[in-house]
Amino acid sequence: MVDSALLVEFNNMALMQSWRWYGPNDIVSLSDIEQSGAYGIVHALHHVPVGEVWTVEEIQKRQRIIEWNEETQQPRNLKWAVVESLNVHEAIKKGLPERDQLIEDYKTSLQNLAKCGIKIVCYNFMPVLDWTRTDLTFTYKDGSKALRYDAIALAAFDIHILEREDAKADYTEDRQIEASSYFNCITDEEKALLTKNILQGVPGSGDVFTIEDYKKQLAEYDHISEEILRENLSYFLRSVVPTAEELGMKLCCHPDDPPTAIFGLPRIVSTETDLLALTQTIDSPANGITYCTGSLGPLPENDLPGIIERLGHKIHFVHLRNVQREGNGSFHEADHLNGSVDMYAVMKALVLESQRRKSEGRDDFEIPFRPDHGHQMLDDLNKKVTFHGYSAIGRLRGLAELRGLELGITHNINS
Ligand code: DNO
Repeated sequence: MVDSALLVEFNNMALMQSWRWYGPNDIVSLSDIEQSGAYGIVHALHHVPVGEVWTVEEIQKRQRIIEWNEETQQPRNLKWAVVESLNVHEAIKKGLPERDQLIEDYKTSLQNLAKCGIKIVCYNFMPVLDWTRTDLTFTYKDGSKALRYDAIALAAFDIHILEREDAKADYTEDRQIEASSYFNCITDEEKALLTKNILQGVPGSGDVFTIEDYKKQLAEYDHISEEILRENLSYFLRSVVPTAEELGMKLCCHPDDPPTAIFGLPRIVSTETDLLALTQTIDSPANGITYCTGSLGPLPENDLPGIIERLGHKIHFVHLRNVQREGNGSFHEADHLNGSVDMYAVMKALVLESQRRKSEGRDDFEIPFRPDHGHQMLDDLNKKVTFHGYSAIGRLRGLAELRGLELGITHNINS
């Protein structure tokens, strides 16, 4: 017999189970997602170049694809709940004169999204590249494939392949020696693969930078210190947050991944202090954060459950993924419940945050979370990878584990 108390609880789960869908060319289809049990779709108009306005027509076209099953002529049990990401143009990050028009266009996209009822918008403020990994097919101990960041390989790439001017100054002598011996031991094919892995562009674009392009992009940040980048972020927020607030929207900045400076680029959203500074730029419900355990997790000093306890009211969107820190700045993506991140403590803090919102009568207690990345496992290993980290079965495993964890914690707190 079904335990009705448990069923009620299941329906009252605190978090919205969501799933990132890249669009019609994603090998994980909307029907697959429905079967995973997720009901919030995390999506972006990846075909619209960064900086261009998202029109109501384009948004609605996508919304209809997501929410209506043409084959069965029935509504799907899916809703486009979160935009990830409405990317911020590089000119805004660099503070160039054209930023004002680009910011106006960003606000128009927000207005258009609000007209379509989509209110949560994720973005990041990482210069040039989005997340960076050195190995996209690291064989995990059980034979599945995971993403890995090898800090020595990154230094080897920086010093010996990219040959960035003054790169050595960013590394200790020991790291320089490790990087040289790493570089001397890998084959030309391995060097090419390392280059390709690191230079993947914005997720969903499928673009890979060339070394020349990348050098050019890096050079444009030569004079941009952390302070200047912070000022450029504040400038952006001072302009877009009031609009977002008026529209009842929630902007949420995604942390840097990895949360350390790479290639001499400034990084300003890596720690709790950074998150606090960001939210204090303008104290508004529209100025929040995307809480990502995988991005904040590589830094042992980031107290992950503590961040939720202290900044939970600013969290509008959650990415749950584990990392195993390897002790020398390197890490790999572990199973969702295993690794350096105490996922139990994180989930408990999230459930309590959601319950707190509910008790205050807030309508944003159903915080959307997604299993961020998953291993390539079982039949995933036989499929062509379109978006690294975004496998069907690996993420399904993650979602199932996280959902169970949430149910157990909720049951425990309520009993
Ligand atoms: C990695 C993701 C990031 C994230 C963006 C948000 O898989 O978490 O690519 O989508 O940085 O803007």
